[in-house]
Amino acid sequence: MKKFPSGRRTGLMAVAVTMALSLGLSACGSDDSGASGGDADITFIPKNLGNPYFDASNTGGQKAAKEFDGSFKQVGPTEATPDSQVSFINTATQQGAGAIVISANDPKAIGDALQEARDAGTKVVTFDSDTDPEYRDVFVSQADAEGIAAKQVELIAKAIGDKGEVAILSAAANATNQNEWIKLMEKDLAANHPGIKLVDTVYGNDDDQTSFDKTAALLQSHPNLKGIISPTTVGIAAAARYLSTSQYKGKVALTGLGTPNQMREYVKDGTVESFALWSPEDLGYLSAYAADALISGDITGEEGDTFEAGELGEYTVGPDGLVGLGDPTEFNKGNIDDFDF
Ligand code: RAM
Repeated sequence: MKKFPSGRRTGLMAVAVTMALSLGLSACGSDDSGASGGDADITFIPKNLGNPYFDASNTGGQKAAKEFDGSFKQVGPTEATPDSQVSFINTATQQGAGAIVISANDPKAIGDALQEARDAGTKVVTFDSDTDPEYRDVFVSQADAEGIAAKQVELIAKAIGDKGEVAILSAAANATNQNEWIKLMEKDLAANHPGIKLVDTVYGNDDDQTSFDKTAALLQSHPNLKGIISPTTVGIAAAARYLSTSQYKGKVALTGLGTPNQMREYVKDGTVESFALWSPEDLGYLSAYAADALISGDITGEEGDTFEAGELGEYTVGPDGLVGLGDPTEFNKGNIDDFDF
């Protein structure tokens, strides 16, 4: 059991959360978990399966569903492409799911399918990566987008002495969350870091091998590169693996958003100084509670609606149906062993 000090709207003390990833999730299947039956029937659809980040959010969702005696499953595509989630949404609709909880690979491509789900009475919660707001009831956001962007810029600036060429290795080209963070990082760099030049942005599609290859290509095409920001847990882990055995280790800095378990060895071997993330398990847990509150009619997604999210306490729906989890945490040599996810 490790503590995760995510900021909570309620100001409650950070609670201990179990980060065991021992659910036997499949790396490439389309249906990777099941749970007990109950009133609220919830289907999680991550960007793709086989990503430890979404394994952790799945753990949180499943834990919440157990607490409120709902039924829970996670299904999803193996590839994080714009419309790869559509067939899973359609199936959940046909099965009469109470709620779909989805991280979108594209803000629009799944819109029609989600609209059909809602017309059929299924509630829609986006989490992690939003659609256009018209397609869902609430969006459970991991942390404030400006804060996430600012943190990554701060970390790369620190790592390269606020000077030199940097590149971004992102997830899928249409991913709503990454694209918003990238836009905000570009703004922040331009306004506050005149010595840093963003020379390239490439996309690894949240696929390990593609991200690894894109890292190699970046380093080849930009011989003066000083740093890489990867705002995706898949990308940063693949980039770290590449750097750790290359001539660039210790010379080209890497930061971004990663899971401590995937990044531990690269922090310890000096490839990466620091990176950031929130608790994906808490994010799944909160999203499942939001889905339950929508199904039961406790909330409709209106600004000011409040609901209880188990051990995380009470949350209030903000403007545009937004529910915020908390602040990102920075990980480095000094604290990485305190986390297990
Ligand atoms: C990957 C996914 C996810 C993102 C994290 C940081 O796991 O792209 O959407 O929130 O990285």
